[in-house]
Amino acid sequence: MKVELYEATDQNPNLKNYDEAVKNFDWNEVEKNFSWYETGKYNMAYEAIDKHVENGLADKVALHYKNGETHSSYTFDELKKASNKAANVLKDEAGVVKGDRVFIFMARSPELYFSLLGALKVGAIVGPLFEAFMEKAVRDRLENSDAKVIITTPELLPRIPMDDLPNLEKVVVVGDGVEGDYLDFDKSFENASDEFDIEWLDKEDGMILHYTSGSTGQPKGVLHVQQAMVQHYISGKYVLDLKEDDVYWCTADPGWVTGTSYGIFAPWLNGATNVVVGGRFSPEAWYGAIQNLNITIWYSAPTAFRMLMGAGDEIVKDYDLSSLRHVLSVGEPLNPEVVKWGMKVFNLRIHDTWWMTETGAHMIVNFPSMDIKGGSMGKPLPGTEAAIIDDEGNELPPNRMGNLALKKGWPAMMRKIWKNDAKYDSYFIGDWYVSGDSAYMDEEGYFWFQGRVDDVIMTAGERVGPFEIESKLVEHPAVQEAGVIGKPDPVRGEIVKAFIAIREGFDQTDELKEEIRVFVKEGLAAHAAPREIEFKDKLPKTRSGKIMRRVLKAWELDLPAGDLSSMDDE
Ligand code: 6R9
Repeated sequence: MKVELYEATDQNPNLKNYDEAVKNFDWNEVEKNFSWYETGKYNMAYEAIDKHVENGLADKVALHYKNGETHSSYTFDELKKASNKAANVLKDEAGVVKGDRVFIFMARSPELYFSLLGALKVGAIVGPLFEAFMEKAVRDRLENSDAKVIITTPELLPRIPMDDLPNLEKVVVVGDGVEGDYLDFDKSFENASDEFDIEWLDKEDGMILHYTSGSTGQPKGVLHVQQAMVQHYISGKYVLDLKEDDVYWCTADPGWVTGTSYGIFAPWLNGATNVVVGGRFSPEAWYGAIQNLNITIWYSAPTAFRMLMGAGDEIVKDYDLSSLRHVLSVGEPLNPEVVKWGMKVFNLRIHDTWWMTETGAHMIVNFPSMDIKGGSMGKPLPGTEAAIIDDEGNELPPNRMGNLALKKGWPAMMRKIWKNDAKYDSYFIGDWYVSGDSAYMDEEGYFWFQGRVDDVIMTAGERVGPFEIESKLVEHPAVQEAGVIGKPDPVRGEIVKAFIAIREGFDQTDELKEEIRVFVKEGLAAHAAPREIEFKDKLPKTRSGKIMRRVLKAWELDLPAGDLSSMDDE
């Protein structure tokens, strides 16, 4: 495929020269930015909020919350006080002590952020849950982690199975209107003191527990520790390019790792103004938020960008988006077509970032000071090492597809899979953490995503990554979204099969199928052209926007689809 090059235009990014930074990088230097470097006393909430109050940012807006007509703002000082109150409620009335698992199960609201920070101040390990989880997903997670407390809202309360969770001691309800044996957050919060003695922790103490679904088995509880903040901070500085005056918006929900690492920790560790937009996606609400809050940095996902693309370029002109200066993407491959669109409508490059729940923070990214190759994930964060390895752990030369692996030991790396040491160990080959993604590295050190290892297609002896084909497919004007799998075939081993959702205004005809097939054949490669195409109204996706190829595969083969708790629409 022809690669488009987008040159760096930012004149003054925090990371000015990638190669220099890689050469001189020293994690110890980064650690000097934290008060625990002197005191030895760790607490994420202190470094993210309270410290700024002591250092002259007390009256700076820390949080803008916007949902429809609602807009509320909180300064760092107000956030310090509100999280102190929440901490007092959790400690005094819910009996939370250091190391307890406290889950937060609610839609984005200021209280979500108060209570998450409050739980950290008490020294709890926070388990954020996405609001759309149904009872089984909630139960699995509370049970596996032996959660002691869950904080929720009246609407979600019926999904919490209280009777058969013996370790669950308190259910805290935010918002009134419920009767029963619950702790009324609002009432307690109102009466709580706004001073709190922070529970000081060690760098290896647990901080956050994110459950993530694999291709098989139960969701896994990925544990991150306090030390992760070192990487949250520096990636916030180098990758998000956060500066003093920035107004930053990450569109992810804290139920997913992006919504905590980059929706909470990185921006506040850097003292930025953080925007949270609640409610449903709509192009009007999103462009409106950028315009009205003067957002300068915007971190979102390919699915969202594709939906905005689908809404058309005209609507963009109704908004003044001139405040924007830096746009980033995560979660799934960023199609070159989307980068091209970003240049057209925002006149900005969309910077792809690759990382995982397990890595806890950015690993392979496009920096503002670097040239972007459309479709590439970029290069490793300074201080980390990435490589393509074979199944025995040998490093492969450039341009060979293999396992995307990372050298053990970066600060934000998960420390365990909750109650599953065997699973944790299975991620490693020697000193390499093996991501489960396949990729290759080009001669210039740029990494190119190919698919999940188990998604890679072998057709007539050719190894093809589904992403490349999907990217080509979405270039076709009729294609809104595409998911590609290998379908077992007696002759070819596998054939390429594409599931396609088409745009409004097009008809699901055989002629269109043939046209799309030829489009890929001529635009990409004959062996990559889907031999089968099936139209779908909607593709199965995770709530974080990843096309669930394993569900497509299960449909195709008539197999059980496995754990669907992360799917956006069961
Ligand atoms: C942060 C997050 C991790 C998996 C990862 C990969 C896919 C994430 C990507 C990407 C292509 C990117 N992924 N970023 N694929 N390009 N820039 O998404 O974490 O939900 O754990 O997912 O997502 O397959 O292995 P998580």
